[in-house]
This record gives sequence, C-alpha cells and structure tokens, in this order.
Amino acid sequence: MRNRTCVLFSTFLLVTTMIFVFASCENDVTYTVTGTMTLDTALASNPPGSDEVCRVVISLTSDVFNPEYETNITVPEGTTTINYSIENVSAGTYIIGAFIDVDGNGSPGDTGDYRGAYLDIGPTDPPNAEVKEGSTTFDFILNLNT
Ligand SMILES: [Ca+2]
Ligand SMILES: [Ca+2]
Repeated sequence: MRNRTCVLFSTFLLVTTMIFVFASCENDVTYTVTGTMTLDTALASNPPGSDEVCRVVISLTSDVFNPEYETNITVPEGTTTINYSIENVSAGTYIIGAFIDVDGNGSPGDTGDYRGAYLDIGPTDPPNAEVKEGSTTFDFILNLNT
C-alpha cells in the first residue's frame, strides 16, 4: 500500500513537472517579424544627401511612441523600399508601423516626414497585425506627408 502511494505521488509530481515545463516552453515561443516597407515617394532627405532614420515599431496599443518592440534603420536619400526585421516578438495582435522624422524635430507628422502602418491602420483602430505561427510577415506603405 505504501509503495503504491509512493508511485502515485511520484507520477503526480512527474506529470505536474511536465505540464509546468510544457507551459513554460509555450510562453517562451517568439517570432521574428519581418516585412518590406515601400515609400510612396523616394526618400527626400533633409538636409539633402544625408541619411535618415526609419523607426519601425510593434505596439500592443495605438500608443506607437511606447512600443513593445522597435528597431531603427538608417536609410539613404533616394530609398524606395526598406526591409525590416524584429526578433523575439511574442505572439499577439499588434499595430505595426514606421515613421521617418525627416526634419528631425521628434514628431513624425510634419510635411516632408513619412509614416505608415500595416493595412493603413488609423490611430483609433484596434491592433490588426496578428503575430503567430505562419503569420510573421507584414508589408506596408510609408506615405510622404504633404
Ligand atoms: Ca534629416
Ligand atoms: Ca518631423
């Protein structure tokens, strides 16, 4: 009887441990999110001939200035497409967007700056980019603010 209790308890511990390990592994799954951004107008730098920085953000909310993930890509004048890649993104539904602060004043909304988001999402729309197995590529257009 005592042995049987011991075996049952050991089995319980083993199963509990396996469930815990499995659950932990599941939570650790992350993805590399990639895509191509196409500028609707070739990059016009300010000052002319200089490089600009394209800030790519992946955000759980419409607050793209406090994103969960981001990367900065330096691009030269004349650029028309920019490839991005952000590693270690957890599964979830996000806003994926980018902007180029061409005049360097910290705001992406000025004439001559560029901005855009996956499926052209607006600032009041809910996140629309679902990152999961088989869904990690999000292409979008960067529009010149005119
Ligand atoms: Ca500039
Ligand atoms: Ca600006």
